[in-house]
Amino acid sequence: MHFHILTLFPEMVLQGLHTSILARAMERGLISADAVNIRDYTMDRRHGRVDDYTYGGGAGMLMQAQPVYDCIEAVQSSLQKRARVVFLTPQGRVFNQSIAAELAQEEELILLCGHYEGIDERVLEESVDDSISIGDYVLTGGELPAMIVVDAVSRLIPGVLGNGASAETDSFQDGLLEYPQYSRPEVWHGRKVPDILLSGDHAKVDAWRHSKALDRTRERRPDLFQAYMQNHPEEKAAGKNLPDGCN
Ligand code: 4GS
Repeated sequence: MHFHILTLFPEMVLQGLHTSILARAMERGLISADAVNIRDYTMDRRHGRVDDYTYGGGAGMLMQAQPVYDCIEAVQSSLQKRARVVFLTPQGRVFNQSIAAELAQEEELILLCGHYEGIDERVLEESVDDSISIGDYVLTGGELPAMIVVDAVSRLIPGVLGNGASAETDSFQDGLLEYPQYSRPEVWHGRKVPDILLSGDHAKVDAWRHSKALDRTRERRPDLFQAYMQNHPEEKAAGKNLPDGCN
């Protein structure tokens, strides 16, 4: 997977991504990320400006259509075939694991990061295929959202996580939150690791973990729990993890 991140702050994005697991995946050629500076496409030779006032007035500046358009076109024409262009914005569909899995199917992705108050609507209409929000809050720029998308998508690319199993057992892969986990020592601050995890009985351990994942999801994320139960009617029938009167 090749990510092309269009931004006014390329060094921020590159620094954040060339670390830890993603750095190793890049060294191994499983993913690549390049940051393209939108400012390089300004027509303002004198000041290098890419923003301007908004028609209709009001506070704040807007990124102009032309440098954003030319930047996208430059990247698109460097590719074998046109890539999906994703704009990071609070107005997009809210990012989740299934959107990450959908994006992981692409070979190339162009991620467009806004700054200031936003981007001229006309270039969004013309050049953007998809808008994604990482959540209902307002940031100063789209760089962190782009990095989040790169991270979540990359770990779904085969080989990026050392252990092939981990991508599947983590939270959300099956629609449930993760069960609690413990490492050494067996007792810490008087708190003991649950006996069943020391039993060596793998079937029992699996059943315990699944039950804890259900408990946790029901308590902390009733929205996810309801969706999971709708997709797994057999568990509902067994009446697992439901308080009295719920089934
Ligand atoms: C988000 C978000 C965001 C909106 C960028 C105001 C600067 C800012 N982008 N998910 N202009 N939440 N973008 O807050 O994606």
